[in-house]
Amino acid sequence: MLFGQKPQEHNDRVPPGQTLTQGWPVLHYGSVPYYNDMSKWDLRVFGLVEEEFAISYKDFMVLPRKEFANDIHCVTTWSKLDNVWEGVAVADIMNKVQVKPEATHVMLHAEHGWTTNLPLEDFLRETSFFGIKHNGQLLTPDHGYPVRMVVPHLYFWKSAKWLRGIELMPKDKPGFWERNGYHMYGDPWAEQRYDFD
Ligand SMILES: Nc1nc2c(c(=O)[nH]1)N[C@H]1C(S)=C(S)[C@@H](COP(=O)(O)O)O[C@H]1N2
Ligand SMILES: [Mo]
Repeated sequence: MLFGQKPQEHNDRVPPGQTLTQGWPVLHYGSVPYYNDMSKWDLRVFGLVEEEFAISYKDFMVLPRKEFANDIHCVTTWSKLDNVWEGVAVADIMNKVQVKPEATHVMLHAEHGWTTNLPLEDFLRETSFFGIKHNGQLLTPDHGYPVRMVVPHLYFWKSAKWLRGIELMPKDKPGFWERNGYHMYGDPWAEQRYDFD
């Protein structure tokens, strides 16, 4: 393959229209948050839960961690295979709350008010997790330090960097990029990139 100029023939690892990258591009809207006082950081679970829950940085960092291996696919057409992550299983946060039965979707809230939406069942998949390290290194500020969502089966914009909140919702609602024309679901295998109408 020469320089990845044209999309690879897609296969069971590379979705249609994607090109492999060895590096790790940085993509986001707005500025990278820098923290000098982690005592102000928390991760909140709110919305359709019996009781709101918040966990401090200190308590989050001592939760049990697992290793996750996956491929990530950005809507701007790069894919990066064989990522190895260390993170916290979604269940290890969600077992601390009681989700009301009417909850069907989740809004992920990041620093600076950035949001992204996804169905509750996609958030709860065993392959979704709260990422802390990537390929052995703590996440750098521009990749989402201290904690980012990782939902590898959807386009990577659903993987909110600088995650601060999980809102349980009674129906789907567009987040930041979804309000600006990105697809509400974003399945890379179905090329659900944009949804302008
Ligand atoms: N908080 C926040 N998270 C975000 C974004 C953003 O703008 N803000 N951009 C998304 C997009 S569009 C992509 S492709 C990935 C990029 O992650 P990376 O910079 O670690 O590659 O982050 C996603 N998470
Ligand atoms: Mo993206």
